[in-house]
Amino acid sequence: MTRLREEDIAGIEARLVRHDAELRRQTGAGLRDIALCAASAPRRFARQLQDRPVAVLPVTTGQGIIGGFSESVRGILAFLGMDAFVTQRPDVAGLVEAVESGAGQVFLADDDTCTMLDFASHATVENSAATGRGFAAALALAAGDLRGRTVTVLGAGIVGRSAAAYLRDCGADLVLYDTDETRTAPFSHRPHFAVARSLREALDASNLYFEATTARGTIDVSDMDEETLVAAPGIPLGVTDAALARYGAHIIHDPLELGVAAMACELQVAAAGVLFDENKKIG
Ligand code: PYL
Repeated sequence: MTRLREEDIAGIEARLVRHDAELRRQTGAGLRDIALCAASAPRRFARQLQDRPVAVLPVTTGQGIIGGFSESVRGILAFLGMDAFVTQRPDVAGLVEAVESGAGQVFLADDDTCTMLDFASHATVENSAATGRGFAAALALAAGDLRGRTVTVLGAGIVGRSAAAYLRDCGADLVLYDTDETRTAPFSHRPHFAVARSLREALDASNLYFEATTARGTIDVSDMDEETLVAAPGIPLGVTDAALARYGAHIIHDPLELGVAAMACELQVAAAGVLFDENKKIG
């Protein structure tokens, strides 16, 4: 998990309406509907997103608070229609404040773990896996029917693996590439999965890319054309500046929004104890 910096998330709240509109242009669905797809929940479930407030709890341990992080998370949750607030105090005192304020759910992150949890059901969700599914849902919506199509997943960490599992559920065949071969080896004999031996081989296998490495600019302008779609979660951006300048409309990217939205929707589904699967389609 790459640690975000203050400058990575500056202005997220102010950009949410614009980002939502951009996602609609790219995928046909806005932030909340993409997140509901990631959680395999039909759209009518959005009405029940939550009935108690969500506390966002600043955490000072390790490298400490990232300026604007809690406020950005609160803004994203509020954009989804949730009643969210940032506790005035951090850490344990903040947890006490959350409970005393009647919060039903808490969002908190340290340097290693970013989670959202539900007091009543004991359900928890984790950022990396939810981010993988959130961006995979966006890519699937943008691409249309994925059955029989190949998607290349660059980076087989938690984000890449959870995206690959989601995309496989949508019917895609997967080509995985990671510089650490121990991460891709478990997939080498799995039906509908192939492991590329080089970045070039992986990029040549498809024009649908899921970029989940921690490297900057893995995908260049020469790897893309008008048919190419890229889902690139996180920071640093996995496409070059030249690719972004020419094919920005084909690149689904944000530092935090889709991951937090997917976490929130997955938590509501988990907390309600219901399992939806409508072929990853919006209901
Ligand atoms: C959750 C994000 C998504 C990408 N990288 C993850 C990250 O930056 N994690 C660190 C979060 C630390 C938050 C800090 C605070 O402000 O409360 N403890």
